[in-house]
Amino acid sequence: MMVGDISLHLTIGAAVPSPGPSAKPERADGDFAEAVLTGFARRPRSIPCRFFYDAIGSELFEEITRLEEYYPTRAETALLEVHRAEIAREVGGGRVLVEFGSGSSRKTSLLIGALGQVPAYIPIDIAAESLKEAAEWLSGQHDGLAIVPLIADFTKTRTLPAVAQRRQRLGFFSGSTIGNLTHVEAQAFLANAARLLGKGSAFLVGVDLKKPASILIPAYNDTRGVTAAFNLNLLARINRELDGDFDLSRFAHDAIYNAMQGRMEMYLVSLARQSVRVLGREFVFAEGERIHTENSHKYTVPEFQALARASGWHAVKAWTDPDRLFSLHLLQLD
Ligand code: AVI
Repeated sequence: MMVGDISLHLTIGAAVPSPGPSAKPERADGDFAEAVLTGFARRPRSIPCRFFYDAIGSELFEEITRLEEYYPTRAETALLEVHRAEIAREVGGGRVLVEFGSGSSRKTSLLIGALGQVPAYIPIDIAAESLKEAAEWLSGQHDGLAIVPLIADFTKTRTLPAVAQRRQRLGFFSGSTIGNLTHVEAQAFLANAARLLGKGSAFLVGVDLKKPASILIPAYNDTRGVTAAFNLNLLARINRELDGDFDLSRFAHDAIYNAMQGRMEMYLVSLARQSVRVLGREFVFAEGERIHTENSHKYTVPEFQALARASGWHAVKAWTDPDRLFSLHLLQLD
């Protein structure tokens, strides 16, 4: 097992003992400091979107998923509800379920319910707390479900616990988190997932569809300002963890649709020329200067299928809703 893959010693239900040496998670505080200092030295300045998800950011994200304007969670859940029997038929029974990112437990629960017999569930996530919460909730929903959480960076995981090695596997990557990766990173992720899950495995991936900017922009800039708070929490997190002195009222949230790249882009915009200190260093922001914080790529069904094929997967089937908001792809590894 590679350093960075560490199993959480949490036994839930009939959990199978999980292997793994004790190693440090790859994303410790040092990682945040390094990412911010590197991102602020570049032009345009940037902060990687994975740092949104501290405890406050994760709560704000949960709130985003309940917003009227943010359709992806509702659309994906509805797709799972409507097509669960067909998905279960296509996937077949008896597979170990491997989830990339601990995701929304509700979606996972729907999938587990539809599949019926799931010998073990392996959620992979770097955030130990959310893994634990999701695992506890799911064990309450599915009596006797063996849950073997893996604290790891799911983009780099190289090995699965022993329980997964004796059976066929089904991967699950929901919420269009794949859209937060560049095309090159997404292809590398899918290729790594193919190696990890192995021959004969299936993979269910939720992917946000391309659509008019008039629907996308409100989804990333809601009227209640929850997405703005989620974005600005990055600066608050720098203040909390990296001895920063950002004045949050002097930055604004912005979300644009980049049609050429087919993605939503989020920024924090400096409302004045100002100087900010982080870890004892001074950074000067010009009025109107933008800090890039997230890309969220959108795919047509054929675009995503081409990406999956280029990563070694066979595209079996794609389900979309009548409003063409979201897609669920079933991939297979021959
Ligand atoms: C987690 N991820 C798929 C979300 C998205 O839609 O890109 C994160 C998010 N950013 C703003 N709103 C939600």
